[in-house]
Amino acid sequence: MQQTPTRETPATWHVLGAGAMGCLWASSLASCGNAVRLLLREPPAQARSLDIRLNGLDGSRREVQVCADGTGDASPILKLLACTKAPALLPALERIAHRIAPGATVVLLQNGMGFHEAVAALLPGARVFCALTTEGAFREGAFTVHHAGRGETLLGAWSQTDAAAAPALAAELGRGGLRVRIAEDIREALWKKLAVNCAINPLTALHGCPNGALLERPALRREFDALCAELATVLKGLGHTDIATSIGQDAARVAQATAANRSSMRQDLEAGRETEIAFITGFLCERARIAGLPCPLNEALYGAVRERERRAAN
Ligand code: KPL
Repeated sequence: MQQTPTRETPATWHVLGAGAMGCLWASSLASCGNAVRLLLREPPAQARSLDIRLNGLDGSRREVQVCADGTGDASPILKLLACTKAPALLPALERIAHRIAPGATVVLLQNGMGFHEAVAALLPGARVFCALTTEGAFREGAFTVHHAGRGETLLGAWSQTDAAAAPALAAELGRGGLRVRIAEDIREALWKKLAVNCAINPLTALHGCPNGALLERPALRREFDALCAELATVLKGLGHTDIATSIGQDAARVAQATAANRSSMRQDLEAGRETEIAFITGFLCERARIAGLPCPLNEALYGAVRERERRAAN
């Protein structure tokens, strides 16, 4: 008897967050034939179509049509790509948790750590994947994104039980042209990125300087080196020996490669937005505290960034 071949049924991709990353990914997914629905912080009363304007790497300008879910939309979500900033992630997921179908694919594309466990607990029936990206994109206006630098996205399953699904998911996410690669160990990759962000982001945010100044200005260089030395000790104590060994070089390499950039934390602080400090330095300090490892420099940076956020909010 002939068997009916089983086909992957294409499902709509819901994209949470319409910042630079949300718009870049939504336009990439839509450009290769996926139905894409944006989940906005302030949804329209009724679902409506909207155009994402994409200014591409090659100078091209394109408009890609997607749909924004309305306030009353209750259709099940089978595939979700979450592109909000880390502090906004859990509140946003809590608002739509009732729509996320059992077995749904949920991809988390945030800086930092400490929220993956909470997402897995909030959505016990979902398959949770983590992604890290070096794509360069910035928002030029509402639903207008400039793809400024070609990078790559690392993907891995949060739970080992979902690891087998990662290659097909990577292929699907990469079909629109963004490069997606499977991480051998996504948790270690998250730690490595976290360590580099701990070294660069709070210092550049507090000093209001570009990333490269951490290497070029002697007083900043001393602070940066001392911070990297503390990070190395803490990371080693937490069992991340490889990351500990190379954190000084890795952070310097990234600061050099992004010398003219304003770190994301500096941008957030200067714009009066909540930063991701709780999910970067705050997460590291918490893990260090639990393990009984002192980290006074990181604690001080955490407190200073929090204080500046508070002052900006008043
Ligand atoms: O990831 C970054 C960020 O700004 O959040 C770095 C690597 C520091 C580049 O600016």
